[in-house]
Amino acid sequence: MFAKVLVSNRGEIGVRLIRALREFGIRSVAVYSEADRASLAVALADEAVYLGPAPSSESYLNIERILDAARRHRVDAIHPGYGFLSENPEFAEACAAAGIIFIGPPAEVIRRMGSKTSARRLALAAGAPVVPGTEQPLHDLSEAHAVARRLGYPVLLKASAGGGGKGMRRVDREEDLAAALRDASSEALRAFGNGEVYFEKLLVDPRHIEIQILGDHHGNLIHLGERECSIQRRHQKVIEECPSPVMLAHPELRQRMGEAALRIARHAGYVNAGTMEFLVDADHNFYFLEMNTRLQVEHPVTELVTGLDLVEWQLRIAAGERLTISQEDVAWSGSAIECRVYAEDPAHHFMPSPGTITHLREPSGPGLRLDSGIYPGFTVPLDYDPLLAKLAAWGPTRERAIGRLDRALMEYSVAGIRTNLAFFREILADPEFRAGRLSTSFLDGFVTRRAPRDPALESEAAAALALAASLARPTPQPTNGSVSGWLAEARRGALR
Ligand code: MV4
Repeated sequence: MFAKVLVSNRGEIGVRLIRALREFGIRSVAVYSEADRASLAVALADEAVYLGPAPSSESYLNIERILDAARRHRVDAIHPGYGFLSENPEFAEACAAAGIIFIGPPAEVIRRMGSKTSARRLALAAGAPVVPGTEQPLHDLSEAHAVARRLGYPVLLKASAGGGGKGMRRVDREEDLAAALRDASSEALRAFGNGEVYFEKLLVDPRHIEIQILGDHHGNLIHLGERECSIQRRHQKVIEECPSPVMLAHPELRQRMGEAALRIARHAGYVNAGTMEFLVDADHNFYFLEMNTRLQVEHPVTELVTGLDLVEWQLRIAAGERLTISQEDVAWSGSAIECRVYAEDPAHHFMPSPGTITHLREPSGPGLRLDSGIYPGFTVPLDYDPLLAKLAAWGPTRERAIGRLDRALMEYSVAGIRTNLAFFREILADPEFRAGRLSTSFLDGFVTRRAPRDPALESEAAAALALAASLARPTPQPTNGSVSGWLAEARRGALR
C-alpha cells in the first residue's frame, strides 16, 4: 500500500479523501489555492502545499504545479477526487511520466469514454442497450436531415465531447433542424473546443439511474448496484438515492442493468471505481448514456447501503491489490438518500451565495452521514462550485430514510450565507417524491405543484418582494474576466 498520497482537490471531497487516507495509515498531502488557505482539508491533512491564486487554471487545474508539489513531497500516488483533473487523460499520463500513480483508470480508457460517440460505439460493441442515434459525429445538414427523419422527431443533438447538457439541443420539427445544429455545434465548440455533435432519439421524461462498478488490474469486475439521480436542476444533481424506487418494485432490473454495466466495463478494460449512466423509460427499458471514470459526488449512498468503502477500494486497486469481494458478496441493505447542500439562494434563481459562515449547527445522530467541507468562520469562495456538504440518511426502508433526512435537515442551520437546505424539506414533503414517482423533469413539475400554501402569507410576501424589487439595484449583468466563472454561469442561467 502507499505511504503518502496527494489529494488534488478541495472542499468536502478533499476532506473525505484525507479521512480515508488517515484510516489506512497513509500520509496525506493537501494542495490549496489562495482562496482555500483556511480550508478544512488543509487543517486535516498531514502536509499542505500552496498551489497559486484562486482561479482553477492557476491552482486545481494546473498540472505542472500539482506535479511539482507531488514530486517535492515525494508522494506515491495522486487522488484527483471528482471534477477538476479527475477525467483529464493528459493529467493521468503526466502522473505516469513522473512515476506517480494516478488513482483512476488508464489514460486511454478516460480518453475513450470522454468522447460520447466513442463510448456509444464501445457500449454497442459490448452488446449493451444504447439510446438509438448516431455513433459518429454529423458531417453536414443533409446528413442530419436524413438521420433525424430515420430516428423520428423529437431528436436530441448532443456534443461528442459533451456532458452536463452543454451543446445539447432538442429538435421537434424538421424546420428547426438547421438552426439547432448551428447552435449546438457553436456551443460545443465554445465549451469543449470541439464542435462535433451527434444525434440521439429523445426519450421523454426518463429516469437517470447509474450503476457503480469496481474493477481491478487482474480482470475482476463487480457492480455495487444503482443510484437514482433523476432529481436534477440544470443538469446539476440535487438528490440521489439507493435503491432506486423502480428497483424496489422491480428487483430484477438491478441485475440486468448491473450485467449491462459490467459488459461495457469488461469491453473497455476498465480499472478503478466507475459509473455507467443509463436512462430508464416508463416501461423500464434502459439505455446506456455515458460513463464517468471517477469517484462520484453521490458515492456515499452506495457506501451506506452496501457497507463498502469506495475510496478504500480505489486505493487498494491502484496499489495493485485484488478485489477480494465477489459479486455474490455484494448485498444491499435498507435505503439511503443524499442531498447536496449548496451555498445558493433558492428564492433568487439559485444564485451562488458565497461568503463567510457566521454560525453553523450540524446534524448528527442515528443513521446519518455528513460529508462537509465547512466550519464556522470559513469563507466560501466564489471561485468554485458552491457545494458545501452532502447530507445523507440511511434507514431500513425508503420512508424511514426520508424521515431521518427530514429530521436532520431540521437540525441543520447555517448563517452568513444562503443555502438550499429549506428547499430539500419541501421536496421531501412532496407526494410525488414520497411515492417514488421520479423523472428528470421532476423539478419542473415540483415548482408548479409547489403553489402558495397560505394565500394570505403569499400575497404579503408578494407585496414585500415588489417593494424590495423597486428599491433594489439593477440585476448584475454577466461580464467577462472580473466575475468568477461560477457566478457568471449562474447569472446567465438566471437570465435564460
Ligand atoms: C437525454 C435525455 C433524453 N433523451 N438523452 C442531460 C445531460 C446529459 N448527460 C444527458 N441528458 C439527457 N439526455 C436522450 N436521448 C434527457 C436528458 C436529460 C437529463 C438526463 C439526466 C438527468 C437529468 C436530465 C434533465 C434533462 C434532460
